[in-house]
Amino acid sequence: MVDWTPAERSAILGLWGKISADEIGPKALIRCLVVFPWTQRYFASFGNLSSPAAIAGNANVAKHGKTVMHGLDQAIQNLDDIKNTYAALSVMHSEKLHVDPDNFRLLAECITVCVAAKLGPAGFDANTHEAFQKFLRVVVAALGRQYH
Ligand code: HNI
Repeated sequence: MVDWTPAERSAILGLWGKISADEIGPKALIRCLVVFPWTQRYFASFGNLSSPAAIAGNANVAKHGKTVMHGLDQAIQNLDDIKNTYAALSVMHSEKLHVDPDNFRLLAECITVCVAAKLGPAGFDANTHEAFQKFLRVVVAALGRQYH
């Protein structure tokens, strides 16, 4: 069970209200596939991923970026029970998709970079960064929880 201070809750929910999952999701997944190219191996069915330009223009990548980012809505709406909220998604990534759980951390890093770039240093200040970082760490831990 994770404890959130009122300030953390308000920073996380405030941040979420200022960003668009449909905008950040594709940007973050594109960044992940470009800067950590080994993550491309899970998306062989998505078509052309042969260059940063191809990845950025790939409609399947954009669509899936939105799906993943909207997956975070579930955690936002269940801050006090992220672990159980992601139990089934964790099983799916482990047993069906065989995604190495270390990749969750890499995508989380890309989401952080994209949100920070969007909000700028005034919007993504130190307290917001701390709270959002903690949120993503809890998400990453929950997604990795059903691996054994
Ligand atoms: Ni992930 C499918 C959420 C990280 C590879 N993923 C999903 C779906 C959601 C989702 C939601 C759709 C489920 C369904 O169809 O029922 N993924 C998330 C979240 C994170 C995450 C919230 C982390 C923040 N996924 C990753 C990472 C990888 C990944 C890091 C690989 C590098 N995910 C996949 C693949 C699929 C997938 C592959 C199936 C895609 C498809 O459509 O074939």
